[in-house]
Amino acid sequence: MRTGTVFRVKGARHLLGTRTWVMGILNVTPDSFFDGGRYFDPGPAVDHGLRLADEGADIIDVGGESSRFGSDPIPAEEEIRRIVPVISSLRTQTRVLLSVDTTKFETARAALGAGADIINDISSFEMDPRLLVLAAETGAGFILMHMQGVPKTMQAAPRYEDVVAEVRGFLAEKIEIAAAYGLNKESLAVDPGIGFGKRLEDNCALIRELETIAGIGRPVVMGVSRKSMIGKILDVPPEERLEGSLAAAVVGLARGAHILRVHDVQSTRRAARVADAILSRPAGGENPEKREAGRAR
Ligand code: 8Y4
Repeated sequence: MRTGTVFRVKGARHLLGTRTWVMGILNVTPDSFFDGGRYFDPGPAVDHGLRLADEGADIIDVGGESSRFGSDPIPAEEEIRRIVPVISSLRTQTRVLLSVDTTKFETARAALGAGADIINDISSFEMDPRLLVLAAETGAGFILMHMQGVPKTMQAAPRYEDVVAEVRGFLAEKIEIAAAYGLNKESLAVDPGIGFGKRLEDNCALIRELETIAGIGRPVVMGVSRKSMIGKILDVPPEERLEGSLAAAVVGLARGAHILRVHDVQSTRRAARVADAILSRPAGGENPEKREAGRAR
């Protein structure tokens, strides 16, 4: 049995490693709620976020830039314009933890100012090291993710000698760099970056051997929901990838994932509650936060 791991976020200590946490994805991009017009109405995105919270999300990951491969970056001002009204509104209406999916200092600063708790930086501060200073100063949580290359070209020709060892080494090194910048290691989580510069066999190896990543000693975030690896195995489009995503999520949590980044919060919570119960973890009740906080002390 695995013992708990503390995830420190803005001074609060959350004990992970008992009940699996679910991070709901909230994309605030032109291909989702955003109308592309001059005056952006945050209402539909906020409604979706409130629904994710209602379905039992522990964290809502708010992103304003498409991280899909082949996509171009957008300016920070545009990213801020999309996500800050959504974060501000969610902050006044729910106590769920909010993460900001960004690689930019200006965007993360604005998001934290609006009430976000965690920085989810897929570039692990390679795009902007000032994110580390920001996290150290605010006590925000920080998710370090592995990626080979950059989103625009990363799927061109991914190659590894030993993908699991390389990802573990990359993340362990990032933890040491972050600590040297003054971040509390307890505020760091790690993520193998499923689909980010990886072939199907690499993604499968990373999930199968996630215990090696968990061996780093920090909470493990895994994001596989509706990704192309599911599409490649099942030969189905993104809207038909729920069952495959749940299967991957359950294998991941059984092998050491603490937090699952998903589109389908209710379905994933139900699957995770059953898997957690079988694995002799505390049954995922409706509001286990108080009990977990008590144990963390
Ligand atoms: C269909 C569904 C097609 C999803 C593509 C996608 C991760 C992440 C992303 C992840 C963390 C995505 C921002 C890619 N993936 N952050 N972000 N971990 N921490 N693609 O795996 O969901 S975006």
